[in-house]
Amino acid sequence: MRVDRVWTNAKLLTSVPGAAPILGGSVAALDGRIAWVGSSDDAPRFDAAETIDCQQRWITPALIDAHTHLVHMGNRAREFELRLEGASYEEIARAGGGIVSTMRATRAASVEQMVAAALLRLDQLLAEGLGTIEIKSGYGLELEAELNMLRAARRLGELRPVRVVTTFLGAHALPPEFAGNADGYIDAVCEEMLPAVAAEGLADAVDGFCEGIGFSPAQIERVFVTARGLGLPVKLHAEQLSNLHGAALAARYGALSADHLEHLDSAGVAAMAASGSVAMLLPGAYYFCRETQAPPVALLREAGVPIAVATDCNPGTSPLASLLLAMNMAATCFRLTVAECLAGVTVNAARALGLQDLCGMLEPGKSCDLALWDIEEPAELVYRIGANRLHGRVWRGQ
Ligand code: DI6
Ligand code: FE
Repeated sequence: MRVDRVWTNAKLLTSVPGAAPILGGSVAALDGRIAWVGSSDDAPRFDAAETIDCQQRWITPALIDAHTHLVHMGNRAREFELRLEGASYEEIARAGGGIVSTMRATRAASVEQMVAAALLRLDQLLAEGLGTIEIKSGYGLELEAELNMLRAARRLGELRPVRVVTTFLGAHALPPEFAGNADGYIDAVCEEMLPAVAAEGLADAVDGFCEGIGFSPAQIERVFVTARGLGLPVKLHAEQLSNLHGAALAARYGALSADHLEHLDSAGVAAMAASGSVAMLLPGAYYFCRETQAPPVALLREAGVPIAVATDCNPGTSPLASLLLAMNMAATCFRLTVAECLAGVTVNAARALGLQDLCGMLEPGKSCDLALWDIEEPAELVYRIGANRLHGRVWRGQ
């Protein structure tokens, strides 16, 4: 079999649902795709330009961070200090801090400045074996700044060997110029911003923040109707701080995922199961905001809703640029199993981006995106806190 490159003498965690690990395995790449994967005993004779002996290291699919606000300016360390002194997230948001303070810094920045700031965070994720990342807009909250955030996100994908998927999150927060007129802002999102973003091909999906301090279900639904008209899939920040039944709304629009979900109820779980939406758990925000109500993991499991885990990397509620730590938090705070955590940053994360046919599994035909680890067993990836045992990263066979 003619291939470009073979990795031999490896232990494989394929992330193929139901498949057992392969202890003496090989992976072969041709033209950036996996051409063959399996037990070395069954392998064909490879005619490869390069053969890499993995010396019994573990190989997983390269990790996927499927919910981030990676592009943003400034930081909210001062706000963090205020919260330590007793202020709540809602109080800070209502007093003009929070998302709006990041908006000001982001509006003032050029695309180049956004790229430079986000690269620091991206490189941290890449050093942990990342192969695909979703990046949202939502700190511009006016057309030009939202476009610039998405341009910066696309640019990151040109500067580093990583797959960048972009999401338009215009309905993230109410900008001050629309104070008291959330419906007017949603008009602007639907009539001006979203069509312009779509016309430039800058968004792969559309998101919103359905919450008391965000937008109402009725307002979010208008955004979803517009997205549908433009042929863009939707997802939603839902049930993070309260239950507005956003997940069920998202499910009605065939959402790729509903995200956060701490206050999701059983009707919401059933709606997600019926629509096939992924439950995107974001333990970094839960941890950082010291929430006490965890998402209904047992109900999600029972209903067979695929569970993903992401960093939610953002300056306000989850200043986290480590998927390994996100997995540890998901296990510790939400009691996800090791297998659920690993599926959550590979196969189910791919599904949450609509990329299940392209990445997230070691399977012939998938992009050859690999992470090689210096570990004895996969549980170490979830168990260790603040450790990074990445040996190497392969993206599209390179
Ligand atoms: N939910 C969150 O946790 C973040 N956005 C959202 O819709 C918070 C973003 C921020 O505070 O900057
Ligand atoms: Fe988020």
